[in-house]
Amino acid sequence: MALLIKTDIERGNAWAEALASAYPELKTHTWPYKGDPAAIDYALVWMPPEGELKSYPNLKAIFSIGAGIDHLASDPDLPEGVPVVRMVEPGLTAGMSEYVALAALNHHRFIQDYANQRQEKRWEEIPQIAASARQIGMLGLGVLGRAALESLGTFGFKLAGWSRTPKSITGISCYHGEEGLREFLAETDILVCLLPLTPETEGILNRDVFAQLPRGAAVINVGRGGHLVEEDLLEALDSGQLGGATLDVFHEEPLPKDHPFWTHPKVFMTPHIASMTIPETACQAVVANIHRLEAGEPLRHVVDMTRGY
Ligand code: NDP
Ligand code: OXD
Repeated sequence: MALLIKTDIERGNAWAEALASAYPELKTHTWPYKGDPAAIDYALVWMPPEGELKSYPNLKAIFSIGAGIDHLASDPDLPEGVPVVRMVEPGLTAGMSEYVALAALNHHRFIQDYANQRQEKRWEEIPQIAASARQIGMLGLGVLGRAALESLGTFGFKLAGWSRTPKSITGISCYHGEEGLREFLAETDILVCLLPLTPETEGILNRDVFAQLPRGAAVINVGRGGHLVEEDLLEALDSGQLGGATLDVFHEEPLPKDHPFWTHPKVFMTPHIASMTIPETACQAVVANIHRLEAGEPLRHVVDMTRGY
């Protein structure tokens, strides 16, 4: 049985090593692959070139190295009928919870404002606000959104979440659908986006949504760059409707050198590192799924490609 790995060289080697110890019988190849395409049973990929996957006629499953599968959904030649599996693994979930906590606390405790003050050698106290007086609102109550939100509960924040389908989660005020979004936004002081990028969620972080948040709210985008209408964010930051933003994902990555986000005093940004799949923990999920399929059992975390996540 053979698996093809397509990611950057360093991570590809880490995956090959992790898989070799977790499943020695599985033969792994790193991309570019020069052998017989018919010999490849599984693909483990991050941003494969468009049309690449259709050249393997015997693929049984495509594993996304990331939780998001927009890098596969955008391929018009994705082989039909081959299940796409998104990444669900403890390392990725833990990393995202860390990042969201860091970003939320940054806004809650005005750390970016103090960093700006420091540039000007200004020593000024900003009144502290109790966590219990702030609501963190999560767009997306999936594997990552729910875990990140729940971890913020330990600080005493009010927690709210918005999803496509109705949910009931202890300690979280749950909203869904368009009607629910309005109610959810009106009470949200720190808005976090952990949605998948689909035609329904594209551009969701826009002027209308920002206008429905309480004045001075903060926005954290760790979903995808396509969720954010960048001009609307700049306008909302400059008008004071938004107090700050943390951005990890962008329309164009790497962010062009002349982009206004680089120097905006209200923007804290990172280069799409909010969380990364860790091969050592993630290989267990991939191997378990391969064993499941080989035993005739259903795969876990298969994407509904018509829904887009
Ligand atoms: P899941 O598939 O587990 O969860 C998706 C959530 O979004 C679900 O709660 C779903 O609702 C909700 N949702 C989807 N469409 C809509 C809609 N139209 N309206 C309202 N809610 C919607 O995804 P994960 O939590 O695993 O990952 C989320 C995303 O995080 C990834 O797709 C990826 O883009 C991003 N990501 C970013 C990383 C980074 O480093 N910046 C790292 C990893 C992931 P329902 O529950 O009702 O189905
Ligand atoms: C992911 C990512 O989707 O890293 O996992 O963006």
